[in-house]
Amino acid sequence: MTAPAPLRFVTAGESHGRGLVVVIDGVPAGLAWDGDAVDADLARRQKGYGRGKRQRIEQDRAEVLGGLYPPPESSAAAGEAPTTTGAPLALWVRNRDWDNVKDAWPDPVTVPRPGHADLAGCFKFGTTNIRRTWERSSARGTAATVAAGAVGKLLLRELLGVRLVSHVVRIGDVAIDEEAVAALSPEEIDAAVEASPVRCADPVAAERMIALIDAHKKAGDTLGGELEVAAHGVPVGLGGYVQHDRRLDARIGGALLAVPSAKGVEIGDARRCSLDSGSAVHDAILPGEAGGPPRRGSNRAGGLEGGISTGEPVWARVLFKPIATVPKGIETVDLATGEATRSVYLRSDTCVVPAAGVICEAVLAWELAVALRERCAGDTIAIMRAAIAGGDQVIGGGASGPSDDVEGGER
Ligand code: EPS
Repeated sequence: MTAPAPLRFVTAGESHGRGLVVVIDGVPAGLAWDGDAVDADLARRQKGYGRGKRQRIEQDRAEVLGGLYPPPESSAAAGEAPTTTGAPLALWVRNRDWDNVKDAWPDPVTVPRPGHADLAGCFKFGTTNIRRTWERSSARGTAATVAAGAVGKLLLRELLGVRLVSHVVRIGDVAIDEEAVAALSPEEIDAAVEASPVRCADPVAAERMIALIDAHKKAGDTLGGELEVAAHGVPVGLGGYVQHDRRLDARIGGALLAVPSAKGVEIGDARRCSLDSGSAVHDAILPGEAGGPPRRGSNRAGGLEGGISTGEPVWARVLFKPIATVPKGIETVDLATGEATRSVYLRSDTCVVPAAGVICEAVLAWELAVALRERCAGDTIAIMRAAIAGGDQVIGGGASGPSDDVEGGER
């Protein structure tokens, strides 16, 4: 018997080329297609206070090139809802900006921006034209990541009802009131964030974040910050400790660090835990409801122990540097002349932290979907569902687990 293909994806495409392609392999057959949900995430990624003019040009949506039956844009789809077939799922997100540049491609740029992939990319690929490297290193590629993550979300939602939530906790030095936000339910955080231009659940801090972004935009500068991302309804037992590369915290941490501008990841309450003693840090194991699994008194571990999901929400915080396209310029060298100069102004975002929350949701969902697929292999959704529902008590136990009942608002 051959094991079904693992879930994996690759992307192709450039920032100002025709568009971005995502090929996702290993999707089980029978997953109901929800193109509206995928497009909704693509649209959420484009929003966020501090984005630049490019987002006024783009209107991202995922067109399906393969992997569904019937094809969603065919006449057959009117009578039968498209589902995955088990074939690779291929999605295309068009770049509308292509129409603006295709007949008037801009001149080469030879001045690398400190903090961007420009200089290292030029050395690596043997060029002095930064456009050759930044077309692919551009954060435009995160549209493809979000499309893949949205498919991961569909799988998690269909099989386990997993929900992803993200919110901005700090922009520059303006931070949320941690206690006030910790007292909110995931639903309250979600509602507040979706209504906030900076995707922040603390309206007072959000006003100050907006003012800070405005001031930086005026000064020709950029801003970083920090966000929190969480997955609710994650079952016990995803990931593993028997090999280093099965540890789910390592996978999630690595994947979050692959988001452009991400420079740090904290799983759960790692920073505060590292300051305190073990007896105060570790999440107590308490008797469960009659006949049910034990529950936890808190979730400082971020839903992961020994590289395995505990059944509590999986949560992490991600730190973002200010983006590297700084309008007022930074000291650099022109690769064409070797002379000192300043980096040149390019159309840019001022702050991408709000949008990065949507990207981090996609990344977390994807890693959880990969781990779920490993835990419950199967060619079809029906086989995976049977593995979850029957005979596999451990994995069934966490989905509706104790996570939302934790006392005192502690995660
Ligand atoms: C980016 C530069 C900007 C951003 C882009 C990432 O694009 P442009 O060069 O067209 O002004 O808008 O992000 C996106 C296009 C996007 O969709 O997120 C960069 O250099 O990384």
